[in-house]
Amino acid sequence: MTMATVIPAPVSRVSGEGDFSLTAATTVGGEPAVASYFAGLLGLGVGAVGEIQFTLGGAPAPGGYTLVVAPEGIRVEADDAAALFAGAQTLRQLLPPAAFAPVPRLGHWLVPATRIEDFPRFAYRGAMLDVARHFFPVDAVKRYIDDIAILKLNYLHLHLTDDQGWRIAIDSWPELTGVGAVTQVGGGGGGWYGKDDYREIVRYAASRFITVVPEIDLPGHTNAAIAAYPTLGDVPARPYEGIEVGFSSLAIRSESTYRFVDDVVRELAELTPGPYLHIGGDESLATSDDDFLAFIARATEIAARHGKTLIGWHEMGRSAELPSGTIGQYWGFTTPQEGAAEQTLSFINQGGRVIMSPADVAYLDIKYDQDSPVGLLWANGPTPLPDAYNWDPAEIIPGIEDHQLLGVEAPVWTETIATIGELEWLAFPRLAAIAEIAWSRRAGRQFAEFAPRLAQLGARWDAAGIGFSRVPEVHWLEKVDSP
Ligand code: TNX
Repeated sequence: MTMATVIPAPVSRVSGEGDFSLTAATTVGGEPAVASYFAGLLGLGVGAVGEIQFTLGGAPAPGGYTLVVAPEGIRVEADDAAALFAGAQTLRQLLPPAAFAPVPRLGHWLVPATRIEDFPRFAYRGAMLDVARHFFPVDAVKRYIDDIAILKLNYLHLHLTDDQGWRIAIDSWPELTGVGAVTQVGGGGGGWYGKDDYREIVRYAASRFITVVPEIDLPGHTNAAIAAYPTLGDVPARPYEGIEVGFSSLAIRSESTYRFVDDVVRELAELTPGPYLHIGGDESLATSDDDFLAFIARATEIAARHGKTLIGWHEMGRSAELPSGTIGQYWGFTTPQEGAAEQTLSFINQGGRVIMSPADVAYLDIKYDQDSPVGLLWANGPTPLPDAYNWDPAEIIPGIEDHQLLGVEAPVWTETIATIGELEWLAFPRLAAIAEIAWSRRAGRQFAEFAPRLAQLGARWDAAGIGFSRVPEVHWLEKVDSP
């Protein structure tokens, strides 16, 4: 029997003798959250002790796990539940594609004996979803959470506000989701999350060991907020349905702007159990340089008082007055444009670290090729799958090495996409490439070796009903209809 393959590639794997036989009678035990999650995927019984056992203790390295499949049972060991969950995702990929069906029908599945020791290269492995250009309801976000959990991603960054919409309820400024959420790109609908909706997303993500990072984009990308509260801007604004960027700015010299920042960040921090809060800072082209620096110094000082570590897009590094430890998110190209490297290094000089999201390889809203029915074409696009795979986060900005990198994130901006189907088609398979860059060792990474493993993951996506793009660089297996 051939060994099923795993994405992201594990650090080490050796085969053993024989197989474990998994049937409907197999039981799952150990750490309750992960045991019940895994049992729930397959409809298995849970107990204190099972033939598949998730045990705390015995990790090979931080965030890592050991997975041993033997004829008598399967053991996963790790130092915390999140790392056990990563091990559970590896185990899932060792099973036949049918294990990914929404309601699997267990047969008699043979899992070949193996020993895997595995741990992540980076602590932060993220996906970003723009719910501002098009709104995505709670169920769609939950589905995306399940999709990204397969790849051991552990952060979901939600881009909650932009020119076209403000998508999160703020009690002290109710018109943000009144006037501010009436529309979206192309018109029609819009929408927003009430606080309970948002808590449900955070809770669901946490059940998959994923931390939500909320983003309020300031001081540009604020047309929707200004349409709701004209005093927030220097020029009047109306709800916007186009896809231009860089035309809006908060009023930098008005006190009400800073009350707004304080209220929004306070309410958002209350909704956020995770450590990070993103305050944007990108493409503030309608804000003068002096005003931008004045705003960033004051807004970050206010925001940091609410107890979160701030994240900003790399332009925020123009400021030398960031709260210590602020994280920069690089969205320049793999060959940095003018100023981008310096702005990114500025976060490190101010005690922070960096998340890499280079737009020419990690922006999954860019088309695969000229004929892609959805997606954008800037950022040296199109971006075929091999481009998304063949780069390294430590080779972009000279002077930034692994220990200064918090991690890697793949954004999906939604100017051209409105449904979970379009989202999955753009994100997959490229998100698997980004996840492997974020998790796996750098040595030996090769597209020719990745592609056949990806074909096997594709069969599992088919079983799960994930509508990925069958890009031409991979020999995908034929889709089999479930019985
Ligand atoms: C750039 S990336 C943006 C977004 C757009 C995206 C489209 C960044 C920080 N700003 O506003 O949606 O390109 O790919």
